[in-house]
Amino acid sequence: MAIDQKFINQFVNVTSKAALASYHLVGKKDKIAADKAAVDKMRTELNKIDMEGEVVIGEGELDEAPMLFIGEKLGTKKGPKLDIAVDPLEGTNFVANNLPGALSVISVAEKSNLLNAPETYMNKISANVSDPNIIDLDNSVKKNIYNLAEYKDKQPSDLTACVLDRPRHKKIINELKNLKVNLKLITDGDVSGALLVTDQKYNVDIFLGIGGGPEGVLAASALDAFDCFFQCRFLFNTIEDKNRAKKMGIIDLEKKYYLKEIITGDSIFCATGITSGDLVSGINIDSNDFTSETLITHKSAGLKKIIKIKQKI
Ligand code: VTB
Repeated sequence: MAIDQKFINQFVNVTSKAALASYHLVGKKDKIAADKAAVDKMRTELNKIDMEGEVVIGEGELDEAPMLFIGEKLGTKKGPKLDIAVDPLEGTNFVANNLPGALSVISVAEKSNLLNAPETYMNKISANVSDPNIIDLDNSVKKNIYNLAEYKDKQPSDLTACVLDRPRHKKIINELKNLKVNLKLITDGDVSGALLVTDQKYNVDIFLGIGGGPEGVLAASALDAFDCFFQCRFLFNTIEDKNRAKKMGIIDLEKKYYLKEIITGDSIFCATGITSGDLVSGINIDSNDFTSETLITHKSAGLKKIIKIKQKI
């Protein structure tokens, strides 16, 4: 069964309104307030939609921010059963410090078709290849780069890799440097990072490294609509992390997930810019109106595009 197209405008409205709420806090040096504004607005708007929604991926536990919590029921209950993954403010630092790249993100799938990801780290990799045998999380960086270069009929030095700039990625970054791969290091916001492989205009060939698990699942849902490659594996640092994952039904903690195990069936993904970034432009206010830009995908309709809308504030 497909998710009705009528929901598209409604979900674009949700992320646009959440983005606007957070935009008012750009540059205020208050990550928690910026996140809370987006969360509260997202919840209010989602509750207006005719659906039996349930949050399967919430945001906040890692940095103790306000959450749309996992298991929370959303919508008027008059409509289809939907699984909802949210990241109302992806890039709290970006909003707090008035930096590019903050997004408000949502992914919606038919009931039980979206992986319930625990709030933990995830090793992930994305690329715009449809052949599943080119890249693998268990390959060395060198092998993945050589395979990708061959697949794209390029030299490794023609490729660009996007990586979160973190000390934990020192080894990967050095390997990429040795291979003469061009680096695009991002300070935060790896939903966007993982999605930069979707279009040549972003000039990113591969995204790899360790970031947030929920962010990985959100990115995966859009990558599925773009028919791109994505693989991941959760990383559990503490006993508490492991126990929580087991409670959520994850038996094999070492499991490598393929895209089809993260999301199946139909889905809608929306990412609205708060501050302008690589993926989409940010909110623009003009007296009583605001303009928002949203990357939207709808799997069953083959929809994948960036739309700009103007609304009353
Ligand atoms: C990423 C990024 C987020 O967290 O998931 C990252 O997408 C991973 O965590 O924007 P660390 O910051 O601990 O490395 C964010 O940067 C913030 O949630």
